[in-house]
Parts: sequence; structure tokens; C-alpha cells
Amino acid sequence: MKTALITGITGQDGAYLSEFLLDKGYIVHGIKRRTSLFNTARIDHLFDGPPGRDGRFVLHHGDMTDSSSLTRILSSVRPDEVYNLAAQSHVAVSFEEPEYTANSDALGPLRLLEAIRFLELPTKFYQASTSELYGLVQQVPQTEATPFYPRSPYAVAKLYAYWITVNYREAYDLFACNGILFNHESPLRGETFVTRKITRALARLKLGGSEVLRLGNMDAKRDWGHARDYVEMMWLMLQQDAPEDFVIATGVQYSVRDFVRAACAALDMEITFDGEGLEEVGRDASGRVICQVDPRYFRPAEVETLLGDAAKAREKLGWVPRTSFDALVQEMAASDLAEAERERRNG
Ligand code: NDP
Ligand code: GDR
Repeated sequence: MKTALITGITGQDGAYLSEFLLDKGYIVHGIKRRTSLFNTARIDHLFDGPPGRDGRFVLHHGDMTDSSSLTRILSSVRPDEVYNLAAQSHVAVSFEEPEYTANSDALGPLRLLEAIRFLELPTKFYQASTSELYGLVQQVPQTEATPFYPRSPYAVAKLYAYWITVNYREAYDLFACNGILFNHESPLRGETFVTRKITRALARLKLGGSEVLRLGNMDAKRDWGHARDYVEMMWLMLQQDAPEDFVIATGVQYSVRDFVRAACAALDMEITFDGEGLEEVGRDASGRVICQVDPRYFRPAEVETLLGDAAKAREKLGWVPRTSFDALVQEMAASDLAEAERERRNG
């Protein structure tokens, strides 16, 4: 029975990866940070899941900014595989908390790698790298060979994490890989990322809510996939004979405005956009404004367009994204509609 240690286990990807590894028979250890309120809503069901899981899911308190906790946990768990998913993962927030973002997202992975090296563990290491590394894109579509040009404190921190992973692989012969994952979403997506913000707001409007959906740059284009499909690739990267870095993407691109349109279609709502720039609004069938631009959500430096080419993953890992864009949006919209109905019932 293999043992995995997941940092960021309470996040979107941590929840899907835990479920995936438990189903594969792994013992799954996770690191969560101490918070004043419970932060395990996405994984609580895994404690009392189907028979056989019991006792195979263990949480530890720790923090990416605290070497002592990371080293202690690694030395007691001695995992076969580490999945480093923990990060201050919000690009806009990284402009407000650049130093903390660098500490957790850049030095955090270094702390884990250094502990693996120092403790002489035979542990394989996965680093959650990101399409944000491409930033101001130098080549379309982006592959493993496309030069990086990060555009936020988050992306700059992840650039350090990318290279320290490569460096420990080359310097110390660690089995360490970067998954350069493009945006992936799900009903478990954090509520302030644009996709979930859209499906949540529209679901409430659908049920008679009055709060307008306020967005920043609606022209931004992303390559959006489903988190459930992407966590499987994290695991596959660590099952290869040799450690390598892989791009994971769908190869299809949509704008934020396209996402709003698709979410309206999934909720059987009409939307028509008119106006330009800061004056742009989206109106429902009765002409009421349900979506508008709010400059508060513009970023000091933007990543306008991302489109991945996952040919290497297709060839070496057999990667085929299972969930289409429309199916992803429908699943998120249906889940947020059910949540909005629950909220309404409970007052
Ligand atoms: P989430 O924001 O949903 O989850 C982040 C996780 O990291 C949470 O469990 C969070 O804990 C934890 N965390 C944050 N700071 C610390 C810290 N200092 N110490 C310990 N834990 C911490 O992100 P996702 O699940 O979406 O993403 C997983 C990883 O993949 C991240 O590293 C992200 O940057 C990266 N990534 C994500 C992509 C995406 O589209 N989702 C694409 C490419 C890369 P808490 O619950 O307490 O906040
Ligand atoms: P991103 O995701 O920055 O790509 O990072 P996010 O959903 O935050 O933004 C995507 C694009 O939408 C534009 N946008 C808005 N974004 C947010 N959050 N809120 C808004 O109101 C809004 N309006 C427009 C943004 O400007 C941007 O262009 C995500 C994170 O998961 C990272 O951790 C990960 O590394 C990358 O995806 C790949």
C-alpha cells in the first residue's frame, strides 16, 4: 500500500486528488493549516467514506511557511509521493500580499524539497506549476518549451518553485516533476475565482436574487478544464520511469464573457451584452442589467490569453481531457443552482 502526502489538501485539487488516491488504495496524509473556523468542508466526507477508506485518511497541522512542521511531518510519514498543492493561489490577492505569496508559494516548495533531501527520503515530488508562468505569452499555443514571462507576484513565486524543482532533480537526482496545469475548475472551485463567481451569482439571480454580477476584464481568455481530470495527470506524472515536466490543458480557449454566456445557457437564462469598455453590461430577457464591469476587479498587470498544447502529455501519459467546456459549465451551474435553492429554503 503506497503512502501519499498532499499539501493544500483542503483546496479544490486536494479534495479531488485525495478521493482519487484513496480509490487507488493509497494511505493519504494531508497538511492543513490552523484556521479559526473549520476549513475541511471539501474533504469531510472522506473520513467516513466507503468501507476500506477508514483509517487511510490522516490530517496534520502544518504550514508552507513553517519548515519545522513540514520537516516533522515528512520525517514521520515518510511518504512514497508528495503532491505540493498548497499555495496562496489567487493571482489578484498576490498583488496585495506579495511577500506572503513568495514565502508560501516559492520558499514553501524549497522547504519540502530540502527536507526530502536532508532526510534522504526516496520520495517522489509533484509541484503544482501553472500556466500563469507564461504570463505575457511568447508563443501560441504554449508548450513545455515556451519561454516564461510571469505577470504577478503569484506567477513570479511559482517561477521560483518551478526552477527549484528542476534544480533539485538535476542536482540531487530527486524524482521531482512540474505539472504545468492550465486553469481547471469544478463545483469545488474557490468562490472568488472567476468561473465559480459567475455560476454562483447567476444561480442566485435565476432564483430571483438582485445582486448584479460584477466582473473585471471580460476579454481575458483562458483554457479551462475540469479539476477531476487534471488530478489524475498529477498522479500519472509520478508513475513514469523518469521525472519530467508536463503541460496539461484542453487546447480550447474561451473568454470570460463566453463563460458568462455558457453559464446563462446552462441555467436557461437569456443574456445580451451591449456597451463597450467600462460601459459594457449584460441584460436579461426583460432588459434588466444582470452583469456589469467593475474596475475594482482589474489587475495591475493582466494575463490576457492562455492556450495550452498538451501534446507531450497526450503521447507519454495518454492524456485525453474527458470533460468538455460545456459539460464543465453545466456541472458548475447545476451545483450552484442546487446550493442557491438550499440557501433559499433555509432562509
Ligand atoms: P486552492 O486555492 O483551492 O487551494 C489551495 C490550498 O493551499 C488550500 O488547501 C489552502 O488552505 C492551502 N494553503 C494556502 N496557503 C497555505 C500555507 N501557507 N500553508 C499550508 N497550506 C496553505 O487551489 P487549487 O486547489 O485550485 O490549486 C492547487 C494548486 O495548484 C495551487 O498551488 C495552485 O496555485 C496550483 N494551480 C491551480 C490551478 C487551477 O486552475 N486550479 C492551475 C495551475 C496551478 P486553506 O483551505 O486553509 O485556504
Ligand atoms: P487566474 O484565475 O487568474 O487565471 O488564476 P481567475 O479565475 O482568478 O481569473 C481568470 C481571468 O478572469 C479575469 N476576471 C476575473 N477574475 C476574478 N477572479 N474575478 C473577477 O471578478 C474577474 N473578472 C475578470 C481575470 O482578470 C483573469 O484574467 C487561476 C488560479 O487558480 C491560479 O492559482 C492558477 O495558477 C491559474 O488559474 C492557472
